[in-house]
Amino acid sequence: MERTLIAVKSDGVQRGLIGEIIKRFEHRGFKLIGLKMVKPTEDLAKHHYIDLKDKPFYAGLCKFTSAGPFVAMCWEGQNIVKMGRDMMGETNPADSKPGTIRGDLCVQVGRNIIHGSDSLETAKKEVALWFKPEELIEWKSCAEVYTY
Ligand code: 3AN
Repeated sequence: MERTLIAVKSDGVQRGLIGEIIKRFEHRGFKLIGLKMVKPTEDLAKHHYIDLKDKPFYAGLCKFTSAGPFVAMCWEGQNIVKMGRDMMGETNPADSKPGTIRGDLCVQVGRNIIHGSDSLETAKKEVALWFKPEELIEWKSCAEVYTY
């Protein structure tokens, strides 16, 4: 089963959107197996966004990320990496379709409220960066559990 890192970034937390974002993934049918609120160090933020290190907004992005709460979540499910990205919309909310998280809930590229791993390989790295193995909890939904 695939796993991915989905995070509500500090702008999403400040806007009271943690519950809305969790709701969309739960209602879609995905399983939350790890959840924590972190105030990342700047080093952790830099590591998380290392692929963007040559972008002009990298320093600002890392500073912004380390300044506030980051709600890190590990979600599990079939095709969760791609479907999670589809649910998020495009990096620039202006290009995101209505019905997607960014298309419905934000307008600025620098305040696009959610992070989601962009490939299976990235997902593995990002889940390991934000969670220790013992912080990921295996559980069964009521649909899977029939007896005590
Ligand atoms: P995504 O979050 O859709 O995977 P990335 O990985 O290209 O997109 O960008 C990571 C984060 O960097 C974005 N979520 C956004 O906060 C910020 N970012 C991306 N492009 C820009 C930009 N042109 N100007 C400012 N911030 C940006």
